[in-house]
Amino acid sequence: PLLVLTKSDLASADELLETYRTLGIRYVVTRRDELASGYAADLVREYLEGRVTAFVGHSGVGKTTLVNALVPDDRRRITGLVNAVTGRGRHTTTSALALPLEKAEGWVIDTPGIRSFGLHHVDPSRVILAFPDLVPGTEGCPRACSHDEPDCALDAWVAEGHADPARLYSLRRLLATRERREGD
Ligand SMILES: Nc1nc2c(ncn2[C@@H]2O[C@H](COP(=O)(O)OP(=O)(O)OP(=O)(O)O)[C@@H](O)[C@H]2O)c(=O)[nH]1
Ligand SMILES: [Mg+2]
Repeated sequence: PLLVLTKSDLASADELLETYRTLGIRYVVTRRDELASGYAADLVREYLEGRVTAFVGHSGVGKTTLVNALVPDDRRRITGLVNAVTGRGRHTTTSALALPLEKAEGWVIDTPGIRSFGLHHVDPSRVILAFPDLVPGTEGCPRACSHDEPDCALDAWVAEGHADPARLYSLRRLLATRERREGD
């Protein structure tokens, strides 16, 4: 994954970046004037070269704007305005479309803004696999531990300083969402 923090001309990206820092995920920060100059495209293109990449994010974050900066002019798609009050987008893009990169091999897929995020298709026992930094801490867990129960070994392991407590909190939040869904 590559994290693209758009619109840094409107607010600093630092706080959000801090929440991802311990994961060591690659990131780029873009802003309006860098889009116009082509600098943002140069920055992002380096990571996309030779790959097929899907842009994913909420409506209005600037996915299509960035895609347009990366593809030939005659392949540009329509961008939308965000709501002046809420700052949210208007779900301008309604279909996913793969477009060839300009000045490099590779494709970029512009997608519609995410409306909701659900894990109901994911087996709850597999959610931990998305947290490889926590997996070693599950060795002391009881059999078939849900990782959201009193006997879970992760609490003590994280308390010993092996992982960021925010990561365990994040895992448990996802597991809890899953529970609620099941009760629906
Ligand atoms: N200030 C600022 N505005 C930006 C930036 N990038 C995009 N925008 C604006 O954000 C608005 C939404 O951009 P889009 O590219 O349509 O957003 P999207 O993520 O494709 O939205 P959906 O297609 O609805 O999912 C447009 O008005 C863009 O001009 C940026 O770096 N800075
Ligand atoms: Mg769009």
